[in-house]
Amino acid sequence: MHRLIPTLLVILAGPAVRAAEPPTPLLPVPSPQQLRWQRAEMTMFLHFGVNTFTDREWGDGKESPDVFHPSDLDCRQWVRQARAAGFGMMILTAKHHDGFCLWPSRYTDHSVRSSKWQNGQGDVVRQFVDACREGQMLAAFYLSPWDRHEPSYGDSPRYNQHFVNQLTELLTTYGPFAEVWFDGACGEGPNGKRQEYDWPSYYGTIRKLEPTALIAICGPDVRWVGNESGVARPGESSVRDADAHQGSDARGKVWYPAECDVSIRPGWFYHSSQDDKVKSVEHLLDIYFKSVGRNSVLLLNVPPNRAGQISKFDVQRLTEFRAALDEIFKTDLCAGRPAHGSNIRGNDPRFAAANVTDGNLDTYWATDDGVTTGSVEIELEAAQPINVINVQEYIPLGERVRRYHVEAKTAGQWRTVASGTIIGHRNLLRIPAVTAQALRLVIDEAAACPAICSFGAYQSELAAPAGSGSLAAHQPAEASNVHGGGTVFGADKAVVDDPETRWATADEVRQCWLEVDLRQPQTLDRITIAELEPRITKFQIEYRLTLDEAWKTAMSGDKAGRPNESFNATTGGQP
Ligand code: FUL
Repeated sequence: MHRLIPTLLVILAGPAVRAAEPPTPLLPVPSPQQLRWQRAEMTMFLHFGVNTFTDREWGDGKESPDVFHPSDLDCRQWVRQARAAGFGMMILTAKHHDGFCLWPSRYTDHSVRSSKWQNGQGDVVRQFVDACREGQMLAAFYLSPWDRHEPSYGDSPRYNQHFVNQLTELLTTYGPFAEVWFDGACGEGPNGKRQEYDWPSYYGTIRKLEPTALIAICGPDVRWVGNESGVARPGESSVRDADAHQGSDARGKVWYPAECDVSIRPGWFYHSSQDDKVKSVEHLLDIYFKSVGRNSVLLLNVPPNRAGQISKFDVQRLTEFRAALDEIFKTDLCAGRPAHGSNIRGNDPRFAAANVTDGNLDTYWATDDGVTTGSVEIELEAAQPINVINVQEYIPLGERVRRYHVEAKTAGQWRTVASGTIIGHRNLLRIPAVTAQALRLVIDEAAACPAICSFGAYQSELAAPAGSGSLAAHQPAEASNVHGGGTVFGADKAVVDDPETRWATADEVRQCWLEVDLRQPQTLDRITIAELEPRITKFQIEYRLTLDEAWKTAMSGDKAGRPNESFNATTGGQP
């Protein structure tokens, strides 16, 4: 008996909990270089070439190489400006559709080598990569497969060899490169023939010579978001079907994140006539929130001018843009604040809720396996106004969350202030200002136990517009019919507070309904419906307080789309 006691004591003194294993990754996950690219968040695009001097957007390949004559090329100035504005990578148009090469290619007569500029000794790609290296900036290039100068274009096997030669030349002479950007534009060649691109041979060349370079747009590593306005969809996911890109017949799912390209000016190339049309800071901020803030990378084009420098107009705007971002994100009101999780994986402090407020993207809050809903509550220092929320998932473990919402505690009462679907690397949610003493991130649905690495809240006048303030915004929505049955035109698109997305039904549908769950009884005095174009000829708005109650008509009309229609919430009629 005596001998048993020490044994028992040893057991009691042992560790209370065993260290928990990290969650199993939910495949697919990003490659290390996709993760680096995503975390850099902003890439600068530089469209520069003969078009800069001919004042065109698309050259025809017939321009004299002599037109290319930057008077004071300064690639270091490009890098300095990009770095100061917070960009982590730069992509130069080494060859645009006109076929003019910014490096002295052995494979064409249409290049800097044939230009009187620097007596044919000039090499923009060399200066660019050297400046990037010096400035610790990742370098990348755009190489247009469409070539309006090259005589072999359209003679498919010959041109494919030519293109592989150029790729090889760039990669072996000027590497390392972090990304290769293939444009989708494809027209007829000088011989009137259409080229069949041999994508597998292009990809194979890059993989062999530069295995860590991302292949973007017409490539397997980075996806074009689908527009040139710099705007992703709310809930943009990095997971796609494996056959989503050219030349792939793979199956299953792949990590294929979105990149949002947009120019700081109306054109991709510099035109002095557009010096007064550089996008406003407000517009750039809006783009930032709708690209970086929607789990995508922003690829902002800032085209060098005829001197070969980023013009003073663009420099000024970039400086203002950076200052505005710094101002908005100056103080994270959640940073270092106590956080409480509804469940902590294995009760292991390694997966504690405090990981979401520690400013480190490599530590995260995680729940036990099988626990796919839950919440983290963060106590703020004092009740304070908030109008931006930042949520980030630890994507090395995949995209796990499917649906979440954020609640704010005001005067002791919790209420939903924002919601979303996929989080991914980063979701920035602009909300109408709310005074909160505590915030709660609620995971409503996840495909595996969630892993959240950051949750933050900010307040800045500069973060406006904060959405419409609609009570329906981001609330769960359902519809009787959805165009194509997919998610692009899903019911939620009517309430995501984004005029650029819409709910639509199948072509033949003439009667339909949309239902929005306001989650709790709300008092409202205005209802707005916005249509892409006037199509609705009769509509009715119905409401009910509980699920078992019959629907009551609040208002009806024959023409929707009129903004700010007033409505009497008590009688359900018009005031
Ligand atoms: C497009 C091109 O045609 C434009 O000139 C520009 O390069 C843009 C980024 O991609 O497809």
